[in-house]
Amino acid sequence: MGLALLFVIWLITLASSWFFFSKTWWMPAGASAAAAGIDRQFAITYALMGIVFLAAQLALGLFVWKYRDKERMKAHYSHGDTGLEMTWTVLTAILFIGLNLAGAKAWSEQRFQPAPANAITVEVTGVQFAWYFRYPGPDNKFAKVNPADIDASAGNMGGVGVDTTDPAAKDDIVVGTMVVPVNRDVQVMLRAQDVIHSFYVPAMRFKQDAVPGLIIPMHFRPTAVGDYEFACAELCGLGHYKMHGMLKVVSQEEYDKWLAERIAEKNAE
Ligand SMILES: [Cu+2]
Repeated sequence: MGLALLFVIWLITLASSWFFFSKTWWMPAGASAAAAGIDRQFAITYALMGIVFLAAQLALGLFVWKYRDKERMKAHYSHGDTGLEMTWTVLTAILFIGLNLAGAKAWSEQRFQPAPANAITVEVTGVQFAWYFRYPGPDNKFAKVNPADIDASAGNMGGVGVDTTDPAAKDDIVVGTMVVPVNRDVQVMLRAQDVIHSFYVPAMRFKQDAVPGLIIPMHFRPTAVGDYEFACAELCGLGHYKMHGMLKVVSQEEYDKWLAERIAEKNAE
């Protein structure tokens, strides 16, 4: 029985590890400036934690077999081993703090360092159960948002609650698809109206919670033209599964054309 358990534990360990070695479970190819650095950090974390995982599970199987029930064997009570406990606590602490320090740069670059001056700004609002994308238009200024003006039945502007009496609202547009130019930084201002959502664009290695009452800035720079899926990564209610869509990365000319068309469309209303 002990031997059978050893093989079951080892089999589960090796089979689950194989999916990671073979990259069956992996993210789509990165398409943003930060992707390479984040992937490197990911790989280091996986390798180090993988070694710990394999060692612990292989040892578990071995001990299950070694200390299996044998006839006339007397159980022995252990008070633990202070030296060993100190060793693995300190090693775990070093690993944990070390990985945090190594990843701090990739984390802070996108969040705490301001986006370059030529960045475009898109306000992303999560609401049960949709995402709204607002562009400030040529004046580069977002109109005020007023909770009392939120009325999804009044179209996209109403969905976000844009105060239409604010002059800056004239050229604001709110759309359901996010379009951005390639090779240019995109400053995202994340908001949530009701509960916590999370804006996740796997190919951009972009993931950030949207929290009611906060406007959270984070930026990224797409490096390849294409359509990339985004999804809400915070279970936010029954319709959570519906909160996905496409981020379209296009050339600067296409972006300018698209934006001008949307503004013209809105003014024609
Ligand atoms: Cu959500």
